[in-house]
Amino acid sequence: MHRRLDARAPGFAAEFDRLVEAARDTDAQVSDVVAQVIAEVAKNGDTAVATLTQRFDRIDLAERGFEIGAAEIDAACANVSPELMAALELAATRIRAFHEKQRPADHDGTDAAGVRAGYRWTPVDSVGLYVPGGLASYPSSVLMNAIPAKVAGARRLVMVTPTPDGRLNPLVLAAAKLAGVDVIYRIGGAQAVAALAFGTATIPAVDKIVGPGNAYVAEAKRQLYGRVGIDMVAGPSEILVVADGANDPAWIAADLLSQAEHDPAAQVILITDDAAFVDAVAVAVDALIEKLPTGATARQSWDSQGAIILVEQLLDAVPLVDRLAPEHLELAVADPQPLFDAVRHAGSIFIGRHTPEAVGDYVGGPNHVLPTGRRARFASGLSVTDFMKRTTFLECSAAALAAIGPAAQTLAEAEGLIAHAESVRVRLNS
Ligand code: HSO
Ligand code: ZN
Repeated sequence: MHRRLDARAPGFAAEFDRLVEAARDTDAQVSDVVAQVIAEVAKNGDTAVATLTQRFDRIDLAERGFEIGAAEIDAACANVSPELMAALELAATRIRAFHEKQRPADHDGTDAAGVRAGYRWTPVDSVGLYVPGGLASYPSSVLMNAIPAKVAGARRLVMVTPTPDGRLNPLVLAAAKLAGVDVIYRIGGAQAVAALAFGTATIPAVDKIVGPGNAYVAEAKRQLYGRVGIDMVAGPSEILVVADGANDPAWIAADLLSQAEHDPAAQVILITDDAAFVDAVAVAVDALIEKLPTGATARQSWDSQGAIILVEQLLDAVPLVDRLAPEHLELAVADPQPLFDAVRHAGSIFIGRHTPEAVGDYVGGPNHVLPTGRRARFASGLSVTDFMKRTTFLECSAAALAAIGPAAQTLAEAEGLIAHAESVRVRLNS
């Protein structure tokens, strides 16, 4: 049974704290296994990758080749229906257009002291995109990860994806082609992440690794962070819906279950100011779960993590939203703007009754790779700047150095760093 909380009831604060603190990140004891895989790939390169791929995916890379070549990709794409292809293309076009707007501006200026200072953005050279096999192998996530890397200007975009028993996901390959992925390897798991991080004879090393994966993939990224960049620690999906009583309960139930069906550990929460609506949505959720092919997963999520919170008035939801800092926030209310203005912590916000979160998962434009587990307090969704870095620069004329150098000299001497001081002094004295 999902939780019911009433913000007007005594003891609400403690109950809400428990909801906020409920640990959901599944942390299996995988770190030793992953460390071993990483060490093997670091030492034996392709051989280790091939052995592990034989063991986990039951395919012979020596026979098939590491790479999924153009012919295989084209053959897979030929099996994708025109309708699906058109939907992927619409998604790619909209995601690209939105992310084009994220290209950051450089800065180059000279201040009152005559010092030129600025920064400029440059893309990372190469990016590795992990795409899971199995159930969570989403073509939409290929677009969401690959397109920003391309827009940023990364020169090489490599994709890895496991193909258990040789099974390819045609839609994933079609998405990769549309997004401009340069090369695809049929490898997965921690060994694929390690291969991307170290490079092997076949697979050149990349600078940054992004994309979702199972616990082993996530742990491999965590352990290799520093040698390579990574995107973020992704946890189970979340949605928080703020809804008034004028909604159709079936709409809101579907919105809640759209994230519950992702993962038994997904957290879905409704906040409303209408007591009758609480029951109506609960009934609608139960009815829809029965009809969903993903109902078993959604049921687990709803029963163990689901919650409905009743508030006196809609604006009372704001501090609750900010505490939860949800991955997705829906504002299904008559007048969403005041809530939108007031909320500070959320990964992505979906405004009004006609903006189901799922439209953002696919075709809205903004990225669907978002901070989970309350990390929206300090983190943002994936963007073009995640595939870029900022280089600052400084230029002093003799006069500018004369203006600010003495203070540097003084501070250097105070820190006991005399060569620092000297490098300024020799110039000032010349
Ligand atoms: N909602 C997921 C992304 C996704 N949904 C992919 C459907 N496909 C991220 O939280
Ligand atoms: Zn989703």
